[in-house]
Amino acid sequence: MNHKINKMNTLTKDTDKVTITEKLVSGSFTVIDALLKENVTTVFGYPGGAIMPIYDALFDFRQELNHILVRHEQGAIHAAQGFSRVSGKTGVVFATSGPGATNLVTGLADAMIDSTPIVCITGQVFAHLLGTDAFQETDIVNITTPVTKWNYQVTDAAEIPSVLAKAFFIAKSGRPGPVLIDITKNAQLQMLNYQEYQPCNFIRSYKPSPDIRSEYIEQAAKVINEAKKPFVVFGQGVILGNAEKEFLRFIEKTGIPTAWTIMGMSGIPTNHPLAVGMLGMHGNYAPNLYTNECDVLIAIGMRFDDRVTGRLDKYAKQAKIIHLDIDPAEIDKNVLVDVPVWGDCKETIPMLTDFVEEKSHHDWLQQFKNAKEVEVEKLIQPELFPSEGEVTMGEVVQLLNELTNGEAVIVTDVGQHQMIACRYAEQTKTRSNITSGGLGTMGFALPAGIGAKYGAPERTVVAIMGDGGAQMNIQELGTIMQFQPNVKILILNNSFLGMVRQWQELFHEKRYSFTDIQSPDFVQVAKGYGIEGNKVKDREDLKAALIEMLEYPKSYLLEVAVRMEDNVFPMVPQGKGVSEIVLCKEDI
Ligand SMILES: Cc1ncc(C[n+]2csc(CCOP(=O)(O)OP(=O)(O)O)c2C)c(N)n1
Repeated sequence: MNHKINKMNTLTKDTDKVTITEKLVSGSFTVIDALLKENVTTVFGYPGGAIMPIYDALFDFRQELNHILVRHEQGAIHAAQGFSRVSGKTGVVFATSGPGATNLVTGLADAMIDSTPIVCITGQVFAHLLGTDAFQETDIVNITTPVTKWNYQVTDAAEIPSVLAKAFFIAKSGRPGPVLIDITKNAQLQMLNYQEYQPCNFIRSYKPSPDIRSEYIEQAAKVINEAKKPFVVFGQGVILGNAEKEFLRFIEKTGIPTAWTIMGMSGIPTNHPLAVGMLGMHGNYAPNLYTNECDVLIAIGMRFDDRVTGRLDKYAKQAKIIHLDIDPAEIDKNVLVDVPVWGDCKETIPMLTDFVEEKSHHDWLQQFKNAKEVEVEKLIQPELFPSEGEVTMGEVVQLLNELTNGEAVIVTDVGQHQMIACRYAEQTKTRSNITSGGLGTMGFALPAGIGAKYGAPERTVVAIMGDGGAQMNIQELGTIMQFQPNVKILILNNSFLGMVRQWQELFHEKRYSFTDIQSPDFVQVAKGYGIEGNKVKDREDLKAALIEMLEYPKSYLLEVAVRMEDNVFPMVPQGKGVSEIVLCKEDI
């Protein structure tokens, strides 16, 4: 069906704007029109029988809407996540019914737990076939209910515009998240009288942002003003709320040492004088240690994940806790708070800043710096600047910092390399750290790196992965081959599923049960996809190889052979409190 000039359809389109001359259009056209009106520029997807009418409508708008044909639907949703995380825009995905839709589930769960705004549009079998076990029929609405912020099945084309308008509003507003809209094939084909697309900014039963209660803000300020050892811990909420500037103003006025969760990383420059590092099981030493010494803990846009808190009954018991969050469900969920401040942090942080006193906490900050010295001496120095032995993951990250001035977008997969990269990467710009934080999805980095490049075409994007994760969505090299986003692929190959091997070494008496993993020749695989690459194992070749990778005008795959049995420390051993963090194996 030609959507450009079609007597039946009566649509016309000129070169720079879409004009509807008459109102009879297909449901599929209204999908494309909704995306254009929502200023969507890029869609990641994969076609199939049940979504063919939408792809048919897309054919006429392929100049306006850049569709990236991935090689697996999981790749589409991770790419959309990468796109969204660097750009702040909503990522959009197309997939067909049945296996196409179920291939999205991991990405939906990932986007849900990491609060990433995504709109997935799936095709579905004809409405009259629903419930008949039709070919490629699966009940994707029920399957995805726990991993979407909202989902809905459309069986009548008349509903498509308003449902998609709601989808975009729900995905992006309040605490963001993924939405899935399943559209039966008859609705895609159905002709309807189309009124102009109306974006949505209100739904009666949905309150994205709770009312701000100023008495709690004043109470929080009083507690902060009286504190001797206040400590700020922040998460992705600061970035999602576009409140980085407001947040910096707050910490600089109060002079409070500030740490981030893995999802909050890059919300402030990592080299800021008040920055004391990353929290969590493999976070930095000082912020974990002093969580249990501060007298006031100010948690902003973070959700007290168990990887951050360690054992809850040993978490910051001495401190008064203030929690700023847009999602009231987060307040008192894991950690009971003394002062709840619900609301959009773009508004609550400046209100709080107005009430707090200008201060510095020199001695307290110095305590963090002293503890950092211990970490530098015992761990960071030997990890980042080893003089002998095989290459370490840390020294690769350190060289990358040097060569990119901390300005690259670093996309990581899951495992040891992720923890090392997130702890050592220097980041001077917000939205620079893209990782699968809550779900810990191996196979995330390659497609998310592709999406990140579309979200921030002007930035250098480096996707760092282990040899295990690299093999989980390796087919996305085909997407790079076809569409040529310039993504730097850095595989840190320790010949093991490193993070699991580490746990086997430390807690299972070195019984390496199926963690030694063989890999293909990654460089040859890349070359098979027409992507340039190189492999290094010697320290003296590393810097030149990284320069070559970064300067190469197109995508490039660099494999670095790293120490096989290195462990990631510091570590808060499972079941321990955060201040029981250890710096080496012997201390466990
Ligand atoms: C999809 C998925 N399956 C399994 C795991 C469990 N897991 C966590 S880390 C890890 C090892 C990752 O190995 P690799 O990709 O080589 O990275 P490394 O830890 O060596 O840096 C595994 C298997 C996971 N996080 N995700």
